[in-house]
Amino acid sequence: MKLGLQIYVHEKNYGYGRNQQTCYKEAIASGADIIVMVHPDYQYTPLLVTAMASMIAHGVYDVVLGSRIIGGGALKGGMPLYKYVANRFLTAFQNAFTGAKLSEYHTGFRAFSKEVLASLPLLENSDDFVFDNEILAQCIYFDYRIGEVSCPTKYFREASSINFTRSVRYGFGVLATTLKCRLQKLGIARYRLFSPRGRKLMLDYYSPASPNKVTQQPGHRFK
Ligand SMILES: Nc1nc2c(ncn2[C@@H]2O[C@H](COP(=O)(O)OP(=O)(O)OP(=O)(O)O)[C@@H](O)[C@H]2O)c(=O)[nH]1
Ligand SMILES: [Mg+2]
Repeated sequence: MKLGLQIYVHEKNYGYGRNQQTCYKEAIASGADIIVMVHPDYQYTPLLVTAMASMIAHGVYDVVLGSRIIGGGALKGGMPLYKYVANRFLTAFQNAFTGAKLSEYHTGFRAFSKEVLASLPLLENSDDFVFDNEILAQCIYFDYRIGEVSCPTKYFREASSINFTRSVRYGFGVLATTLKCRLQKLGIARYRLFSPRGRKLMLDYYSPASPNKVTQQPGHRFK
């Protein structure tokens, strides 16, 4: 069966965050109004895509997260206890410091309106896993409406590539991002991550100064 996918390939692995920057940029360029990110490791069900997208299409939310915490999907699906405890601790910290009330900030299943992805300064974000956290902190800082739906998950050996050391690095990255968001909100510090003049996907991604090099797989149209 042909899925009609358009595939873009970086000349090397620039990391998890840079991958999202390219995918979002190309999705917007191809005319999408709603863009859904789902980790390709079979842990999330794409059957919720229409539900999440409709919450945006009907104008109720700008961003929708598939939450593994609401409905108890995380532990039921086999999330390791240390990841679950870290998720709950980081989420409580983030809710306290950002003022948002989300059930989790670490899901790999997210839907965004085009406007959100085009207007956030996403090129100021990390190329690594903490990208996921920075983008949500930016959504909160810029007052986008974030909704959640409960989402089951499945854990199995091949579904987790982050080892303990990288998880710890991610955790510290989350704490730092959250504190930056708070300091910027209080007007105590200014970060490019939260600057309305920060570099944006559609304006700056393929500028001559940008280090991005993306090619399209043979047989697919390159925009
Ligand atoms: N482009 C790119 N993608 C990556 C890289 N590392 C991981 N990914 C993708 O990111 C997805 C999520 O990585 P996981 O290791 O599952 O991390 P996680 O979902 O935060 O952790 P778990 O909850 O344990 O699954 C994977 O499905 C990969 O497709 C990377 O270095 N480059
Ligand atoms: Mg995974």
